[in-house]
Amino acid sequence: MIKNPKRYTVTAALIYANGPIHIGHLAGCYLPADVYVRYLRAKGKDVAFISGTDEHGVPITIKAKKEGITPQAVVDKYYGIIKQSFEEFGISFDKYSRTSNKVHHETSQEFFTNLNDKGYFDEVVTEQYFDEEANQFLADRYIVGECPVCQNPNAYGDQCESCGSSLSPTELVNPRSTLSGAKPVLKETKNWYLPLDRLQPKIEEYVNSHPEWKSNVSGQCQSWLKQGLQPRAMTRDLDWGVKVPVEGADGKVLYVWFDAPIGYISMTKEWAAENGKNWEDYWKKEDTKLVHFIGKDNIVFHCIIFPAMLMSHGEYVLADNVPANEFMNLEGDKISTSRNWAVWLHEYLQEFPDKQDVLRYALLANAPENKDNDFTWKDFQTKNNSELVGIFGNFVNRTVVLTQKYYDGLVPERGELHDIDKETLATLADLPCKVSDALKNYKFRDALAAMMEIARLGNKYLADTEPWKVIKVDEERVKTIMNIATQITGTLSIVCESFIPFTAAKLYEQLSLENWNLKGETAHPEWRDAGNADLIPAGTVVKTGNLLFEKIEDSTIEQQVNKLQEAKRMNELEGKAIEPLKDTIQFDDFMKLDIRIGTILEAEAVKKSKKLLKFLIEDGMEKRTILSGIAEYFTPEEMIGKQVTFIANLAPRKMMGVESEGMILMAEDKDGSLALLKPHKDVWNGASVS
Ligand code: B3M
Ligand code: ZN
Repeated sequence: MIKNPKRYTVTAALIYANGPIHIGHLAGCYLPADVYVRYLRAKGKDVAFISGTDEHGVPITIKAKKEGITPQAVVDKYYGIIKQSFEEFGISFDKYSRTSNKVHHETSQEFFTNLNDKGYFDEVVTEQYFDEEANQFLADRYIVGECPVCQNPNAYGDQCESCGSSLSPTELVNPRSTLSGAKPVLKETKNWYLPLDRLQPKIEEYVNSHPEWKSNVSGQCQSWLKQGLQPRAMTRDLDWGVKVPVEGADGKVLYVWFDAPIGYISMTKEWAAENGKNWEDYWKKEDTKLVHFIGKDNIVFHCIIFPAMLMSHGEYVLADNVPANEFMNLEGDKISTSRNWAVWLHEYLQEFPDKQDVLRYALLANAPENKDNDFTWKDFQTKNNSELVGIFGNFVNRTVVLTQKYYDGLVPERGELHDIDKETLATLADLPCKVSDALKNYKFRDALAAMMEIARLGNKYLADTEPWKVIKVDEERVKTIMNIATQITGTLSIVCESFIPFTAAKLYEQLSLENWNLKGETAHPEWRDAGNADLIPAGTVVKTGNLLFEKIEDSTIEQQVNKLQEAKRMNELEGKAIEPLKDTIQFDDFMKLDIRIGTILEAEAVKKSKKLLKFLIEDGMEKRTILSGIAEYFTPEEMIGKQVTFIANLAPRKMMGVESEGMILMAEDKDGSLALLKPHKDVWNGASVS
């Protein structure tokens, strides 16, 4: 672990530009990265916060095919959408760029050439799967088949998403092309392999030199190392991507996982050029601390493959930490773009305009730091109503309103301090360190909780000192109380900026800190001023603003849950196909069925059964009882008097202690709802159907 770094290069994963982003992305990688960087900036550190879109690889070309547009059109569309979402949520990248830029193509080609010139690649001719219909080699996601490890039938050519195994296409059982569905054939082709097997000792040394990495990260690394690293092809037979800069490599591009992490470097170059910096300082100087924020599915690439590339090159620093998060689930189910089981950021903002901080807070409080976690709308509501409104907002509001009421909004002078004042100020001085310590160790949930302790401290202080009562008997004392409450608010505004920056901006304004210039150096307060008992001098104007947070009603939450359920239902409908025909039967088989019409005389629910309704049916002969599993679709009342079609000679069956003498016929609609089969005009009970 690097001590006293001079500068920080902080990266957040380059997400594929093939779709909009959802809360899982934010919680897994971008929010913690942003909190960390905002904190570093508040500490006055030199930081480059770099990210952008990954615009190569099969995920892009597959999307293009699906949307019927070119890969370039896909990445142009989603780069804009993704970038905007990040801006709207206050993710404060210094540079948000794209891997389709010229500087990126050049940088990754130079990198490849550097390793190639040193003879670090093995050029190997292997047999790879080829789709003869599509006339194309089938790399990565162009091929699916059964996972040899967990038997998932839809494992990709590069990875099984069920068990996480990294695969190569030739390991798949019963492979098929995702382009044409065809069974692929093997065909010879040459590719450039990075000999991870030979690099293993150096990689092991690197990984083992970081015992401080999170256990989910080290765990994955150790399991890879234990299995033994295999050479990995760094080129692909595809036409979308960065061309392989070697003669005789026509029709080949760099493996997307070769060029994408180099994107961090090329994007730093862009940022440096625009800001009068030297990009090499941020990548090649030993006193630079490099930190990659990613989701757990990218661990191997950032902890093993990219470091192997950087080591082979030789001039670069390696990541000091890779604080990968696990996944955020949604209402108990894995977030899925294809099933539309997600909360999309652009949709959230339409429905909760100006509530970015509420989502930031709810996601951070529940961040999947060590294990997968669940986002629920109910929890989102609780976090807002009980914590942001009930604790944070409540404290700030009381302080501001009382200062207005008693002192026309001017912060009063402090008088003599009581014990409770001294203790409160001492705790106030400590709490920012607690937040700091957690952030330095990438413990964002703990850090957020420590930030809230400042608001809790404020609430407790007001509750204990009761200025609204004391004002009647000791006006001087209340000045001291309100002065201290204001100092707590000031520290809160500084510390909360990393987590909920929109709220911090409002608070700065309310507390006249937005042009804060106490030390004459910076335009707004910095971390070192947090905890300071004289942060806000007496006489400062405190303005009443709008409430920082407002209560979210149950109906709003219900709407969101319903929206998700509806998306799930629509998705299931889309996937639904007409059932295939059953085997042919003979006329005699059909004649064995005795189908009749009858009228429902009585109907009632069957006790202890959610599904069954019990009917008494007038069948023209004698009355009969039939049970039917339709209680989810019909009420007993609406069935009474209806003519129905039923099978009259089905052997009786007992269900829930009641014997059913037949079966009412129904048609199942696409959405799973049921329709009765009735004759188009009333007929006599007992009529045969043939
Ligand atoms: N594009 C995978 C992803 O979007 C990949 C990350 C690259 S980081 C250099 O999850
Ligand atoms: Zn598997």
